[in-house]
Amino acid sequence: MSEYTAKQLEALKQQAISTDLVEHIYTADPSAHVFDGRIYIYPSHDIDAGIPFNDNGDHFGMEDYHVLSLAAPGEPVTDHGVALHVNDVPWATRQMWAPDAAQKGEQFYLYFPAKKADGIFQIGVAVSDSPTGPFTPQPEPIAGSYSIDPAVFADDDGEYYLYFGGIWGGQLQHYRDNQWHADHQEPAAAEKALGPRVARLRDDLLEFAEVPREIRILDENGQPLLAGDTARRFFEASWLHKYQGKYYFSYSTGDTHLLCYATGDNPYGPFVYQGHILEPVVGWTTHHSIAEFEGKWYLFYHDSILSGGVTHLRSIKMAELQYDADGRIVPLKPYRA
Ligand code: FUB
Repeated sequence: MSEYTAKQLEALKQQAISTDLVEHIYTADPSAHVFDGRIYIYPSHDIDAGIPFNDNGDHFGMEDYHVLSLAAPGEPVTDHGVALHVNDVPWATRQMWAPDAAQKGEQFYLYFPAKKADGIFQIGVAVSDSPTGPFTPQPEPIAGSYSIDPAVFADDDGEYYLYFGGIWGGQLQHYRDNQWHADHQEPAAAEKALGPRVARLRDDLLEFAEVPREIRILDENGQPLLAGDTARRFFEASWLHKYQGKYYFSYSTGDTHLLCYATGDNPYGPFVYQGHILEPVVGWTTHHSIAEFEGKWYLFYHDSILSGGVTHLRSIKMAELQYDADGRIVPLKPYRA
């Protein structure tokens, strides 16, 4: 169901700052990387699984991943077909949500969340000798992983870090100290917000090298953001990039529909909240990645205009991102006024 009229959607489509990268399938949660000089995008592949809408996100019933690629911004986008299907993952039963990928040497690694038969999300990894797959999954999820939205960051020193987590349908509210507690919920408004998680990966990139740590996101006074600060607190969609030696942790605020960022001096944080990256898009979710290509920076994101505003049928886009002289990201509005 769309909250927009056809006329409003048409107007927003005309005002959009960028066009859909592909229209033959629905795509979302674009994780973009430049591997060997080409842009590769690892998105969710949205389908209508016929599951009614609920706060757990069960209507996001995705089953597989397609890898997309392009030679440069504005160039044609190639769909490389199915790279991994849930039926080929021994431990996973449903809901192949937002993935990400990494390259190390000649190998490529696809990280993805999915629900096990018990309805609990874990994160898996699948390997290929091509950035476009097909990827062969490990028989078990990554030990000690949980929740959703894996994002992998390769630091300049050769270390790789996996960021993850998402509240509500992403189940992060049920974890304290990396342990699941069914009765644990999102903290009360005046309590500290839950933080995303990060763990350095082992040299083979198949397992964590350490116990996941909770990331702290601080306000301008050095205080942790509170759970009631819904316009700034972490909800889901972690991403980490490095710009001029600083670490930028970006994320979605979920129910306030913003993409925000915070900066820090190392991959573990703490990160200090800085501001918005993208104002709300058409559709409930917002999710992104940031990548550099030939000296310019790009934001990859999605909205639901292509499906007429259906929140679980999204479509990925990219727009150039600018930084000011102080390294602050210039926020984007997805539709011109
Ligand atoms: O695509 C399913 C979920 O929607 C993702 O995991 C979240 O980040 C949100 O975009």
